[in-house]
Amino acid sequence: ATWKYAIEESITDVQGVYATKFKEYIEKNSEHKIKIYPYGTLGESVDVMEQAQAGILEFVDQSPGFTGTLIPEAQAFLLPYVFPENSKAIDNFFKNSKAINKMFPKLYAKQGLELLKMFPEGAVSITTQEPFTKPKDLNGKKIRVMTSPLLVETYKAFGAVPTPLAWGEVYGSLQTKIIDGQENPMFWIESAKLYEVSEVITDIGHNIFTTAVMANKNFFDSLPKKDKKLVKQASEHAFNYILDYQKTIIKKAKDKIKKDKPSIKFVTLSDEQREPFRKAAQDVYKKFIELTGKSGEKILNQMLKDLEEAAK
Ligand code: 6CS
Repeated sequence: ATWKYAIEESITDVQGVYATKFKEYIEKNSEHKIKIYPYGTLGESVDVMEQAQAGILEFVDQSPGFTGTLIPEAQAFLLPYVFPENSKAIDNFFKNSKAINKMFPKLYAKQGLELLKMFPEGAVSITTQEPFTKPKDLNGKKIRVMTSPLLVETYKAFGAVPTPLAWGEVYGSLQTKIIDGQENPMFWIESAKLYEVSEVITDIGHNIFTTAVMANKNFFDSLPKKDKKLVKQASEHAFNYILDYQKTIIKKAKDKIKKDKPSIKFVTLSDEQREPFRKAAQDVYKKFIELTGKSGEKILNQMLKDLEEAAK
């Protein structure tokens, strides 16, 4: 059979490279075929998620930045300063986390989804028109976020005016100055040409962009044992590839941006400058518990334990 797999990015972006590796493994080791649908071919992220839940798609990649409207607990990945900056610890976490491997699959299952993998797509940078070094500088600035409510809380706490938008509206809104900025990993700022409509790219170290790949649960459950194993192995194969792949792309993206737009400013806030953002983040943790209750608290505690373990 041909299995349909939708992603939120283009085929050469991180989700596309992951999907390609997954497809290669499946097609090499079975008679099955995979057709990948890049962003734009089947609608926005929320549209492809609905299609996956309905079984029109067998596989879907959706990031917690959007899944938070469906599974509030998934927003734990969006919490500011939850991740360390050390990339080895991050890899260990995504490989071994009990929260990811044991707890989140149950929450996704309730939505008709088999959670196959979660993986990082790189540190999140903030693009703006003017430089900022403290929350006060962001007052009145409209910063676009993905549609998960916790991101709105984050940018409120950071002093800005959060503006949730579907991806398709971001470039145009920056161009027409409807919004002042947005947040995304460096590879995406380059590949989606967001730097063309931004002047400053700032790192405050607040998040690692996380994404998740899922299968429609009825489809997955109905597979014979050997195909279930095949899907798991293909996921493992793609996952291992993508962790290393990404280590090279941040620098490449930065170099390309510099070359294409020499006037762009890259800013990295110091530990001291990050302090007020870290402090503001504490309110966001409270909001997370408000939004997710006992279930969210439990999974966040496990995540924090997993992160501690991963840093050893
Ligand atoms: O900002 C967004 O909406 C998009 N960012 C990334 C890195 N991937 C997909 C997502 O739609």
